[in-house]
Amino acid sequence: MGKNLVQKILDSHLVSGKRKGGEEIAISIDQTLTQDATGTMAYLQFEAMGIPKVKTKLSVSYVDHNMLQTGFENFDDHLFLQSIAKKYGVYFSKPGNGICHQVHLERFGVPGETLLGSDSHTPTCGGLGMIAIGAGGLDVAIAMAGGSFYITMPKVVLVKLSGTLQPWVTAKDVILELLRRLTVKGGVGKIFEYGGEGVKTLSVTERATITNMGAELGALTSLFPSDAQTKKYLKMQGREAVWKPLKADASAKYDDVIEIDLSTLEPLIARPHSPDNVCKVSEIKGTKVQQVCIGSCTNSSYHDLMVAAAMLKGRKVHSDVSLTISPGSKQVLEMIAKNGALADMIAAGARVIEVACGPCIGMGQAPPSGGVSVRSFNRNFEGRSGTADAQVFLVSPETAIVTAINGVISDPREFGEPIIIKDIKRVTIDDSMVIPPSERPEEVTIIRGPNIKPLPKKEPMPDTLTGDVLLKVGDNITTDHIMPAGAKVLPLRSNIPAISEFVFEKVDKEFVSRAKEKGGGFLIGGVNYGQGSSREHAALAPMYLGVKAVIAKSFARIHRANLVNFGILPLTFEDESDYNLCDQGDSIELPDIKNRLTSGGKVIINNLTKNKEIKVKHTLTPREIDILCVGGLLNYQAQSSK
Ligand code: MIC
Ligand code: SF4
Repeated sequence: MGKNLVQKILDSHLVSGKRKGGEEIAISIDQTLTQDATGTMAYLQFEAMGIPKVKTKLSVSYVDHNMLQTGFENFDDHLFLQSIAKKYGVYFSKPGNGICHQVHLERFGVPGETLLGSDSHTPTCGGLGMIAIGAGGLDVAIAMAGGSFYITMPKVVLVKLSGTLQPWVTAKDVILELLRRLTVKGGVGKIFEYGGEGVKTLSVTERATITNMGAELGALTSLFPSDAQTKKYLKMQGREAVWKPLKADASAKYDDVIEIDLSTLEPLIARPHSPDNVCKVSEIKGTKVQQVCIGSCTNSSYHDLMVAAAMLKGRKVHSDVSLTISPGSKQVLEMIAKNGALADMIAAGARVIEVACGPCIGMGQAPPSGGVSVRSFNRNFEGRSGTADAQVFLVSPETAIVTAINGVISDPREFGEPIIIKDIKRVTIDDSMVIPPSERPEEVTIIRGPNIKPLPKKEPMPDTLTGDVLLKVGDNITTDHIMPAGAKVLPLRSNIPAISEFVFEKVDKEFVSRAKEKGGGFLIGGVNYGQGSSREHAALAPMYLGVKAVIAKSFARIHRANLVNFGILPLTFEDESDYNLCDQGDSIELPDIKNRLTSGGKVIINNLTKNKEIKVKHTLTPREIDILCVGGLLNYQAQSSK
């Protein structure tokens, strides 16, 4: 029987397990990437493993998130990252070189290889035909140490594209259409493999917009075949040597097929506060807007910014709108600076900000109170922009720019003639901001500022877990709810005691003091608990505050893995309606839990306050149970290397 592309790449990287739906498999990782906000922890964890040099084919450490330097913390962390990269064989992409996913696509991605990144948008490189997966920093640290990455074999879904995009309809509208159809939990336990005739019509950067935002579906990853478009892109980057053709066999089978006729799509928009709250732009046009932002790892390629500049040329940003533009990489910025497109943006009144994640993660450019912000980004979770009551909408750069000019949400199809950007043969190539590792690692001293605190430790799991329900939350809680980001909190990513003070800050201001007073306890969650970012701080900081287990209706993949990695037990209700049997403040116990987990026995919760027994279940593999029993993956690694 023929194989699909996912099966081909997984088979060439399979270390153990059977590639059968629902089974745990281990795969080898060729490349890793980290970014600064998750990277400090990942390298502290790598360092703790005592391995002299990374064992991957390539590991790159990027600085793109914590770029605002309002105190010593962020720059200190950059220096730590640069020095530790130098010592351990990691390439270091300096602040200003670009957003990790954009730069990795441009300079490092290789069709057919595997990439593990400590950022949920790592699947961007799926646009090049890689299996690129987002994970917690500790999983990435283990991959750098040569360890395998464990996944539960997902379903492979073919997204069959036909037709061609109509003028002013873009790759962003393709992924918004999928989010509209499938919702933010529609991709859990799945990989989306794109195929069909329509694939040929999409460039690599368009494909990367789609695979990038596949993260919002909750998917393990998304990928495209490697074809003539891939070759053209790699050639442009002076990297045609790494190209190879890759596609599914004609007789390949899939678990499911979704069909999209590109010709029928219209400009779409995700309304507050979720990327799946999608409607047609035409349905809400006319809404007044205070801010428009172009950029992020989803939409800040050379093509995206050239279209934006061409639309702005000779026009002005509306007097009531603040337009920010953050290019995705130095390469893009340098090229638009050289060809004059940047001047057109500046002349139109755009605020050109640095090459970084910036407003996407609330690192500056927070919208005004109750303001409407229209962004070419990928996430619009409540409060993520830095303004609690802001209304953030997600669109293509085309829709964003016409909106910035008109001052109200506008349909780009009413803008005028479609804009064609001339193909380029060669981009500007200058890797001078990527610092190679040292040839004399023994001479490198790691620079450790006072913000960098040691990793917290966790004790092995006791026989019975007891405590109070510290908080009960609803469906689709994001890691931005659990562990907020933004300019104030992000600088504390390498200081767990300090960052713990902000856990659930935007949900319940009393959470931290309650957790401390009670000496820890339990969390109750709804559906898709922990969706969004890969930040392991959303598990590490609750662990530090004594959270012992999270009982939810269901979990998002990366967060569930992070909980296990840090020794917090993820359980789900056997009967979802039992969610109603636990309330904040209830005293509960998980009797004989360790024994029940290891012996495969029934796991129950006794709600001592309500005098009720609640049946719960888990999807933990034997390996994950061992990890939980010893108090997390670091302890497990230390024991297995003895
Ligand atoms: C995000 O987009 O939410 C982030 C910030 O890039 C996160 C990583 C982090 O929290 O540091 C992600 O996507 O994983
Ligand atoms: Fe950065 Fe935003 Fe992309 Fe996350 S989603 S990596 S914050 S640009």
